[in-house]
Amino acid sequence: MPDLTIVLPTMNEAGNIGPLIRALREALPTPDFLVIDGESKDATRDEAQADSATVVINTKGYADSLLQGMREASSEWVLVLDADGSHRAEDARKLWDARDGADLVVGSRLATGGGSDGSAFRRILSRMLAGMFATIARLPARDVSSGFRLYRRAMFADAQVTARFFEVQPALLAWAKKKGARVKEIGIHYHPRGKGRSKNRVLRYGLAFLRQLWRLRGR
Ligand SMILES: Nc1nc2c(ncn2[C@@H]2O[C@H](COP(=O)(O)OP(=O)(O)OP(=O)(O)O)[C@@H](O)[C@H]2O)c(=O)[nH]1
Ligand SMILES: [Mg+2]
Repeated sequence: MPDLTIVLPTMNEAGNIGPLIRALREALPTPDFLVIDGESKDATRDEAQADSATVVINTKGYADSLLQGMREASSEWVLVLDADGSHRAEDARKLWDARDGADLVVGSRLATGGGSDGSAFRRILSRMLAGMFATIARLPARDVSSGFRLYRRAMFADAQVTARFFEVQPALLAWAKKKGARVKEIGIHYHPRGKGRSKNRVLRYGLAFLRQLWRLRGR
């Protein structure tokens, strides 16, 4: 059994996915790669296969793709990160090195040593979400919307969460809390995406986060 599977949800990440897989191979000890692709229209799947990743298609959105990756992996640990260049291999190594005594390591823009080169708008948004969830939902990490995480798979493979998009992130923190998972938050640096246009749909994703906040209130 491999120690580590790296799950990469993708949607049109040609030009980003190949270099990322190669950098991660350098940084981490013999991981398996599982790319969960939302039916990209570009060369994402070919690029991933050329770098020996297993590729599966999932058209149900980001949340379902992440959860499928977690279920289909068979390793002790699952690392999930964005495939667009926002999350970097050197930070992946930091999460990996922090796993002792943890069941979930959250890559955090808001922890010591963390930060973001994203737009000011994005920085404000992630801080606002962090603040709202901290007050209303009391989750075990501050950077609730971060998608850069190392999971002890056995604790999360059967996670029961209601989410379609990126609001799966706070939902998984709530699951971690429910399961009594030991959570560590480690500073990572968030970079602007590499190739490709931003697909961020602020209104749709924002509303989904608010609905999730409502669902998780008072936990
Ligand atoms: N499988 C799958 N992956 C997705 C989907 N949407 C986004 N992704 C991937 O999930 C990761 C994060 O999504 P991004 O599109 O970067 O989200 P974002 O950072 O809010 O928006 P950008 O400004 O476009 O970077 C990336 O690796 C995407 O390719 C989807 O519907 N299905
Ligand atoms: Mg992105």
